[in-house]
Amino acid sequence: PEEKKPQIVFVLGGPGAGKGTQCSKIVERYHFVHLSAGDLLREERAREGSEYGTLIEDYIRNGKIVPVEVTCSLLEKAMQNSGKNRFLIDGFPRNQDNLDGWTRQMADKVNFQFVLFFNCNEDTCVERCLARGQGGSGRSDDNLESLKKRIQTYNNDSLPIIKHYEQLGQVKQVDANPSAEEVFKKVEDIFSEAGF
Ligand code: UP5
Ligand code: MG
Repeated sequence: PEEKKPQIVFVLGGPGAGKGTQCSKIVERYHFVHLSAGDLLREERAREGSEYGTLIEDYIRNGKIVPVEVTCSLLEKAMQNSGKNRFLIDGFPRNQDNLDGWTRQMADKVNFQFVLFFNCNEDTCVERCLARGQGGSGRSDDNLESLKKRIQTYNNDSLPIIKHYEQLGQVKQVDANPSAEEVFKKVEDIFSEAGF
């Protein structure tokens, strides 16, 4: 039955928009499990015996989007292993290949709720990621060269996916430029109104 299927919220927005930060706050307050596609890929890259380690590193450093078969399987496994049934899927789907792959592999197995879109100025995004890199994030893509590519990929490939959901009336947009606390107030309004 429909209500047994896991409930899914996609969390999208540019690099450094604050997806991970806000997802942590949502998890503190609401019964959701946070699954960051980027975090899952970085874990898989580091996993001993992974056949995808070098491929993932090449894609991440160049701000390119990993083929959906890899990402979608990591997401499905993480959902199954959690034993829970409400998920924030952070940073996915970010291009047409992601969306097509998800539709093939997962759409029938989940109860999609909405896209939570953190809309952030490009300059703010870049500043935040550079600051994080200087603070020692250890992320191989928190440098200006990678960031230019990440922004370009976001504008060319990811924004059209957000627009696609917008046309379906399935996007809840939040201005991501203010402080994390201010942004979260708006997020709380959305989650409370949605009945979570
Ligand atoms: N910060 C956060 N909110 C703030 C606020 N309101 N005011 C001031 N500072 C704020 O935040 C970034 C930094 O800003 C932090 O230092 C934070 O303290 C501060 P964070 O919450 O981490 O932002 P987030 O949007 O999560 O940024 P992230 O860098 O994770 O976004 P990306 O979308 O670029 O990274 P992701 O990990 O999702 O993907 C990385 C790469 O993996 C992609 O480029 C791609 O190569 C690959 N990938 C795929 O191929 N497929 C996928 O499906 C997913 C990823
Ligand atoms: Mg993140």
